[in-house]
Amino acid sequence: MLYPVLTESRGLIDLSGIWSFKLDDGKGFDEKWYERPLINAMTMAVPSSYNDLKEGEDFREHYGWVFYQRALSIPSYMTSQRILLRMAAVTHMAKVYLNGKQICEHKGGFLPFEVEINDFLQQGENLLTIAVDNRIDHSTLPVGNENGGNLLGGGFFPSKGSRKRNNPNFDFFNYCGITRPVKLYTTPRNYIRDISLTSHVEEESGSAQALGLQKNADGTKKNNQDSHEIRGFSKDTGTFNGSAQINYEIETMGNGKLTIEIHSRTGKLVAKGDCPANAESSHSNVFKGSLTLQNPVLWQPLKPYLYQVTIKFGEDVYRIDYGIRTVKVEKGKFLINGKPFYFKGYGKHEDTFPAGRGLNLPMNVKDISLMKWQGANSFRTSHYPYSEEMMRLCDQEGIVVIDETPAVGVHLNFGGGANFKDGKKADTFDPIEEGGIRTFEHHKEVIRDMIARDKNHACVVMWSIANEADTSGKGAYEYFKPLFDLAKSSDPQKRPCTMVSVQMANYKDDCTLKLSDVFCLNRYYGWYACGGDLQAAEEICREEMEFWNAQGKPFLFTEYGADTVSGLHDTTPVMWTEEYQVAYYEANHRVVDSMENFVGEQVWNFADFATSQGLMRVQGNKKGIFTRDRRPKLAAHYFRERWSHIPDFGYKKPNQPI
Ligand code: BDP
Repeated sequence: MLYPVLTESRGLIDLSGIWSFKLDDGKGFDEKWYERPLINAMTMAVPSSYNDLKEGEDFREHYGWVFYQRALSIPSYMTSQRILLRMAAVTHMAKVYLNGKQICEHKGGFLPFEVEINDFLQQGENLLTIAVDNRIDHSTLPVGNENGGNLLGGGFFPSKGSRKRNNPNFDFFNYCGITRPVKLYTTPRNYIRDISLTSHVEEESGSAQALGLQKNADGTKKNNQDSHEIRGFSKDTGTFNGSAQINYEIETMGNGKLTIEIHSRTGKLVAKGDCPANAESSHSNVFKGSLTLQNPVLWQPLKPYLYQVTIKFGEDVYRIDYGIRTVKVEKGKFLINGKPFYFKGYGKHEDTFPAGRGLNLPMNVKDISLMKWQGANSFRTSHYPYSEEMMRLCDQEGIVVIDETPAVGVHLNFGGGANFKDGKKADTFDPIEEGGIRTFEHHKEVIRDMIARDKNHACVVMWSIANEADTSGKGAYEYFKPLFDLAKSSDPQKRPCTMVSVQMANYKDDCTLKLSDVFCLNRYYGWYACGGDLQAAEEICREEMEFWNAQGKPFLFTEYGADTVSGLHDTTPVMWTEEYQVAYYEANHRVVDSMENFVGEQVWNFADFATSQGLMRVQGNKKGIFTRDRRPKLAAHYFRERWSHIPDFGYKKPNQPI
């Protein structure tokens, strides 16, 4: 789905602001609150999670529906065009009403949806209401425990307590509401519906390979680190002495001629093409073709370069920034532009005070500044797709992203817990009637929608299908194999796919072994396993890492970390102190630094974040290397020093001749 942009053919109005708001008391739908202005409404900021914006537990922990409302007038000069109402994220379920009539609904809290509203508009003011449900269960992603458990009972008194509340099967606070912008935009009647861009980088010699490898004089491939490099590519200027093809596939609606122009960053026209008008007027059409760029500048981690691609179809104009780069997994390496990349960075959250998971542009800019201060180059969008604004920023800043679906908690017996249906134990992938997970169809939807939204971003180098699912459970392969196939076939750029795996004793049975192109490991040796005994942690960690290193595919830590309360210190590093966090990381690095196929370290977590209440959480999860308000802990300085010595490319020597 295209991001809404303002162009000479498209109007754009951001509906961010203060809306009316009311928690549903159970009567909202019966009394049809969406038909008239809300009575006794509160004020509420949009976009934002609502939970931390008003006081009291009943508000923060509200379970179920809330209603957002505002008046809406459409400038008359816009009404000759298609008018779309676009919600970038409503967590987790939305019903949208215009003038009392439901015009759409959407499940899933982290991806955009839109509806054409021309036929529902009335003269003068319109009443827009968005009802939002925050309930999570075995059919939602992320997954919640069924029917809102009695969390305060701590599991000991499951049938006591009358209040229902969400009981997440994941470790972050269930922030909800209209968390990303609601926008109105317009398009001409004949319009550009979708754009897919891919590129192919070809060597000067004209080799058909996308990634040319250097050769010795006798034609054999060079056996050193440089052997990965694309001939003629200068990583300093990013210029590639050869040509690149930009392939386009553009879906349109209606009749028109299509032209496509590519401009350099300085505004120079570097390629242009056109396709004749299609005959049929009211149908969708797909234009396919490619343009060649001589000596293109490639997008590189931390050295981004974006071309501006302008597409014109009839009267419609759409502009998109596009970076040319290649991604490939080969012989235990993760290659970007043909060179072995080393991921340095974080698992993150969209989590700030008091916006919760609400779009926070200043914090996004600050976070990337902190990443650069530390010498990081990447992060994973744990555990859901992040805002479109963040993805665009990463393209612009050269930050490499592993893009993750909201599939977290697809594990009904996590940590030895047990899930029951009618008194009988049910496993994650048991048949639905027997209490198994009900996420499969929705999981397909979020994969399709995430890739449709993010497919053109240069920053995205890999898709993560799920975080810490029950990947060694019976039926896991059968559940996940079609999802990997779907991701592969949905992505025009055919990026690698992964599934982030949970620490478990039987890692040799993990179906990620068969499915993932790159193994992404969440490991807590020295915290959940062998907490307080870093020597034992190191030994056991080494044993497991030797296994992954021998598999011939690249692997990385997508999570490793230790809870640390900022300000706690000791001379002997003990758990929860800042010194222990550093010692924990040092012990883990002693293991992985010697592993040739270990291609990256993403710490858990960038910053402290809010979670449900629990015995292991001190006003949230404290594994941040920054505090929630972005002050550095000791480990932040440790990583700054460490990462200044680890290059973005070629850190690990190839273990075999290529
Ligand atoms: C992993 C999860 C992550 C948690 C983390 C932790 O992927 O969401 O926050 O552990 O326990 O299990 O800190």
